[in-house]
Amino acid sequence: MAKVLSMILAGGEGSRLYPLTQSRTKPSVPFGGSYRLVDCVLNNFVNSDLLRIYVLTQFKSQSLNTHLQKAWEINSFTDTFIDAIPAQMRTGKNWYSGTADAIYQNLQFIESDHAEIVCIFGSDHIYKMDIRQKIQFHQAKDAILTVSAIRLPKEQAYHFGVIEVDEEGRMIGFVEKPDVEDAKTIPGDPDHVLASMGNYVFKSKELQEELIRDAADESSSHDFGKDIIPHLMPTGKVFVYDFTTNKIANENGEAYWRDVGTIESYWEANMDLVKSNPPISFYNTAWPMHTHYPALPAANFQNNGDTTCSIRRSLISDGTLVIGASIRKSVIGSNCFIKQGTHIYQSVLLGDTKIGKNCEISKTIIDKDVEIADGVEIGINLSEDKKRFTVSDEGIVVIPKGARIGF
Ligand code: ADQ
Ligand code: ADP
Repeated sequence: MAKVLSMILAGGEGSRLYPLTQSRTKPSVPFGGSYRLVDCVLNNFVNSDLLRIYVLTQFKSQSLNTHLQKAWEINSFTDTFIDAIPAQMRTGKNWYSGTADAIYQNLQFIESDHAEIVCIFGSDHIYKMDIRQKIQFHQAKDAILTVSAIRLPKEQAYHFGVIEVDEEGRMIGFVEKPDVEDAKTIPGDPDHVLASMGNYVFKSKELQEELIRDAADESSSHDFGKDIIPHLMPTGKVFVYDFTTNKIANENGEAYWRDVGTIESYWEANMDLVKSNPPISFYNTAWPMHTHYPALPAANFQNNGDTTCSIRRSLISDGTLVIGASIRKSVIGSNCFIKQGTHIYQSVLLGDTKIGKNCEISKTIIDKDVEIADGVEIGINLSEDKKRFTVSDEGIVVIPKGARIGF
C-alpha cells in the first residue's frame, strides 16, 4: 500500500453544542460513557493500520491535548505517531481562517513527509469506517481527491456539502450548505440528497499545489467545502466514495454516520447506543474502540434497605456507584455517585457527578463535575428549567460543567 499521512481537523469551536463546548473544543466532548468524540475518527485510522497521524487543534485545546496524551500516545520504534499540532501562525499573524488554511499553515509537515496520499478527516462524527477500503477506491479511480458521501434527508441539506455524481463515481456537482429548496436531490429519490461526510483522501502533490494556489487567492475563504472541492471538481479527477459500500460501516445492517453538531443530535447519538438493537456497535473485538481508561474500579450497584437498584438499557462507566436508584435508557460516564430513590431517564451524564436522593431527571445532559442536592427535578417542568438552564428547542436540558444545583 502507498505511504499515507493523516491530518485530523480537531479545532472546531462547536458553538451549537454550547454549553458542552464552553470549556473544551468539540472533538473533546465526552461521548458514550467512556469516549470523547475524537476517539471515533482515531479508532477508524488505528484499526485501519494507518498510524501516522497529526491532530490539528485550535480552540480551547487543553482538554483535547490531555486526552490525546493519555489515550493515544504511541511509543514505538517504527515510523508511527499520533501528534497534536497546535495552531502556531506559521504563515502569518493569523489563526486558521478555514479548514484548508489549517492544512496550509502546516504544509511543511506534508512536504517533508514524502507520503503519496494524505487523508484529511474531521473529528466530530460518530461512525466506523475502514479507511483502507476508501483509499483502495481512490487509487482504483486514480483520483486527485476522493470525498466520502452518505444519503441524508433533504431537510438536512443546509448543514452539508451536497454532491452530484455520475455512474462512474465521478463528482459532477457540489454545493456547500445550499438552501434546502435549492439542494439537488438524488435522481429518482426526491426526498434525499447525497451529502459530503467532510472526509477527504488526496494525492499529496496535487493537494500541496492546490493549497498553495488557494492561499494566494484573496477571494477564497480557504475552506475545503466552499473553495477546494468546487475548484478541483472541473478536473474530472474528484471522486465520490459511497460509504454504504464500506464493510465495517455496515456490520449492523445500516451504514451509521452521525454529525453530532447540535445538542439534539448529540443526545440522539447517545440514545442510539442504548437501543435494544443499537445501529452502531462498539462491541466488535476485531474493531476495538480505544480510549483513555482512568484508574477506577468497576461500576457498583447496591440496594438501600427496601430501595432496590434497577438499571435497564443503560451504559454505566467505571467508578460509578449507584445505590437504590433507577436508571433507564441512559448513558452514565465514569466516577458518578447516584443515591437512593432517584430516577434517571433518557439522560446522559458525562462523569464525575453526584446526584442526591429522590431526584427525578429526564432527557437531561449533565456535564462533568456537577453536584445535585436531594429532591431536585430536572427535565420534568421545562418552563422552570428554561429559567435556570440551557434547554434545546426539542426540550433537552443541559447542565453545564461544575454546576451545583439545589443547595
Ligand atoms: P462543517 O462540519 O460545517 O462542514 P467545519 O465546521 O469547517 O465544517 O468543520 C470541519 C472539521 O474541521 C471539524 O472536525 C472541525 O472540528 C474542524 N475544524 C473547523 N475549524 C477548524 C480550524 N480552524 N482548525 C482546525 N480544525 C477545524 C464540513 C464540510 C461539508 C460536509 C460536513 C460534514 O465542509 O461539506 O458536508 O463537514 O459534516
Ligand atoms: P474535560 O471536562 O473535557 O474532561 P478537564 O480539563 O476537566 O476537561 O479534563 C481533561 C483531562 O485533563 C482529564 O483527564 C483531567 O484529569 C486532566 N486534567 C485536567 N486538568 C489537569 C491539569 N491541570 N493537569 C493535568 N491533567 C489535567
